[in-house]
Amino acid sequence: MVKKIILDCDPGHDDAIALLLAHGNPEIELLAVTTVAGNQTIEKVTHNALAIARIANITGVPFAAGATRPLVRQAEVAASIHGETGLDGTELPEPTLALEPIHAVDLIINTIMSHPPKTVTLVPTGVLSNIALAARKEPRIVERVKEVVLMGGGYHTGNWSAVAEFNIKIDPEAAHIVFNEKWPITMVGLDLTHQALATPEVIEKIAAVGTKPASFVLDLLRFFTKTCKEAQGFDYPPVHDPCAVAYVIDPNVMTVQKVPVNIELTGTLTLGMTVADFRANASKDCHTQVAVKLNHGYFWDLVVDALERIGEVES
Ligand code: PIR
Ligand code: CA
Repeated sequence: MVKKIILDCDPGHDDAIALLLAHGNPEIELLAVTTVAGNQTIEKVTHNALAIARIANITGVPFAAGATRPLVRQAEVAASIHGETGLDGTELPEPTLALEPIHAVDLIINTIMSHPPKTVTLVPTGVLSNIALAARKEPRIVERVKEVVLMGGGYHTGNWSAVAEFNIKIDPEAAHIVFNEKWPITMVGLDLTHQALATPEVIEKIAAVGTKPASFVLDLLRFFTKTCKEAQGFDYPPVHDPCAVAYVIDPNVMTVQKVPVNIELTGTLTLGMTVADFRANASKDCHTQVAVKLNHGYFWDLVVDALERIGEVES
């Protein structure tokens, strides 16, 4: 059965690859793409999302722009990782697709409510402001979605502080709302995504595809390799966001563990930490699980396969 998803993103080099994977994989039906301020401002990430749509020839999918800043805290961008444009190191065409004239939160709500119960999966790969606002504006979406599969958090390390990951740390109040609603949540966090390294063998396979969308991905990975090394000391960059999409395509691409997770809102050293309680077997009503171990070869095969299916796109 094809999986219907809404991708809520902030492109972002790895968000771009997540969008290409969702578009190119035949198991996924992309119902909507929504953007949120995160890696860069809402204007920049929205422009980037529309430009990626042109690069991959994504048509007939509604795109809408969302939250311009976190619910409570000041906005903070990840220019050290994604550059001033949010997609530095690439050449973007002028978008041809027009934005929907509605807010992302309304596109999310309308999409979920107009589909049968438990058929739509929410895939957030950015800060959780839109998802939290949607859950507050239309609480019935919580019961109605199939599941939430998000990239964010980490139960053993952070990347925006010692213990907090960027997508959670930037809008921790939004993350708190999302993690405390009783929808099934799969947290594809840094524990998993730090295994999704774009190694030289991976780069070689992507280069062999030989199309313009594939060469766009090579540009993304070249820049991402540089900044992930400078900022975090990685030899090869962890490509976070497509991991969440890959889990939706086939949960067998990774192992998961059911465990309660909550978000730290008051810690001085631990703000935005995803606190996972591994002390005992999770109770039956536990609605959260965390991703643990990635099948690296299978994951990158999915990405390469999506690029092959997207094929050549005329500019
Ligand atoms: C932020 C990101 C990636 C790396 C760093 N250091 C900071 C972005 C990615 O787009 C991904 O969604 C998430 N936030 C990983 O923290
Ligand atoms: Ca992202």
